[in-house]
Amino acid sequence: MTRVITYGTFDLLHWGHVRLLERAAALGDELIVGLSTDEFNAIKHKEAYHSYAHRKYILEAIRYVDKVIPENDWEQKISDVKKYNIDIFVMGDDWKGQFDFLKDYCQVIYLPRTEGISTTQIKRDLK
Ligand code: C2G
Repeated sequence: MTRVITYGTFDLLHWGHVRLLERAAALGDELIVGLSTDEFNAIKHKEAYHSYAHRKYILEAIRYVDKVIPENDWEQKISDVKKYNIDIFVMGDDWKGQFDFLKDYCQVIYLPRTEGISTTQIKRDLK
């Protein structure tokens, strides 16, 4: 059983997010998503349109996602990797290098971001 984990806000879920989840899920048998809470988004200086509960509800409907856990802070990743017996940590490559400290605990893979879409762009285009 290969377990994969990834983290993010996943606000206004779009096809770039889904492509990330699809590719992450393809790396193993189970994909866990650490979903940023509204409080952690404030720490990331991000304000999500959808609440944590609604972002979680939407993610849980995605076929590639097996479990959603709250991401409360920057410090929880090592304990999450241990707690959930994670084999592979995945993030989009806008984070390349930022989580290499996890290499002591699991495989770390940065996947190419999907160009041409972002939550920020959606908000901007709708204005
Ligand atoms: N992503 C992508 N392509 C896009 C947009 C996003 O591949 N066009 C990926 C990001 O690289 C990230 C994931 O989708 O791996 C979620 O993106 P965000 O919700 O923007 O996550 P972020 O705010 O970067 O939070 O601890 C890690 C942080 O919580 C990551």
